[in-house]
Amino acid sequence: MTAFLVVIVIILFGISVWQMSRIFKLAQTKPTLNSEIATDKDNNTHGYLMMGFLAFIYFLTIVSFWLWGDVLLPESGSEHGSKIDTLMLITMILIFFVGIITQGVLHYFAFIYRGNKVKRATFYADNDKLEFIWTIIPVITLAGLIIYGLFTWTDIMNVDKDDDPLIVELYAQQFNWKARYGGNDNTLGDANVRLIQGINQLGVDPADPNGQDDKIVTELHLPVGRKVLFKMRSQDVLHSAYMPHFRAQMNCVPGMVTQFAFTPTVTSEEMRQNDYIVEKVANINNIRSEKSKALTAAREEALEPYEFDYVLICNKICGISHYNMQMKIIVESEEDYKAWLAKQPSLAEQLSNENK
Ligand SMILES: [Cu+2]
Repeated sequence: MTAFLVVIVIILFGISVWQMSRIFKLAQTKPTLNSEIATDKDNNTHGYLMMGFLAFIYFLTIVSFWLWGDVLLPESGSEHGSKIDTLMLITMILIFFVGIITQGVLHYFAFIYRGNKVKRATFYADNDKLEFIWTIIPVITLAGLIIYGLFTWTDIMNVDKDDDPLIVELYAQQFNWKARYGGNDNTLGDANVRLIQGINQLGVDPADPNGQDDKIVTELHLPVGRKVLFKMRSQDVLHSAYMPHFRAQMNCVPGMVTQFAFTPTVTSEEMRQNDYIVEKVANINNIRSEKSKALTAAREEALEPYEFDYVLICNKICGISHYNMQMKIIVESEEDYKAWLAKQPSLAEQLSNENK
């Protein structure tokens, strides 16, 4: 590795010396070589290349929309999600509108005002009015977007304690997720990595009475229509709890607790009936059955059909198995959720089983 780096450094040093010698050559008052000066033919070629490049980037944009326009997320499964979607839509429309026009003008001007031996450029020092216009318009647009974004963010991040949110801890470690429910008192027991021992993998303090009824699970169940306040922790490195279908993401930072709250509004079952999801799942299963044909031909196991589920995934490249760091989320009715939770053993039960 060191040898490789040394070689890279030598090569880069060589390139910089070569580039510098070129700059010195070009900077000489009397150019020794006329081939460095662009002719009208060169200028024409570059002008047309500019227009060609413009056509290429427009073409690329259209093709990208055509090919991948349908890989977007379905409608949001959470209450605040539509606010994020609107913010995103407005920002994207603005970016696209401005981007398409400025790129067009930039390349067209490079073409139409390309170098010409006969024509001379007008010397035009400055224009206050013009500078005012092109400064004030971006200022107003950007300030508007930023203020709109800030209001949306504050609105989403502000958790009203009167809402009585369900408290759930999301615990990240290389490379899996665990969730901890506060139990009957809806209060999480204190926890610390130093207390991790045996079955107590989240380091919940056994001396804290709040922690005795905590329930640690590997599948996240959420009751529909109730606000959930997630408390994120990480055991090792930076992870990020990303729940795309709910438009939620928060970093999990070792040594501190971060939080994010949202109210799920669409159950897993309802989302499976969503037209967009039905189409998506059918498409995935078509691809899977095609692959299965090849697999069975090679006497390997066929792929199982895919069924839609909400997921919690890690959105920080945290190590070798980062890609597979995920947990299933099930949004269900309050009754189903309660029935499921009742079946999960509490920490006290788990610990006493371990000591038997
Ligand atoms: Cu991770």
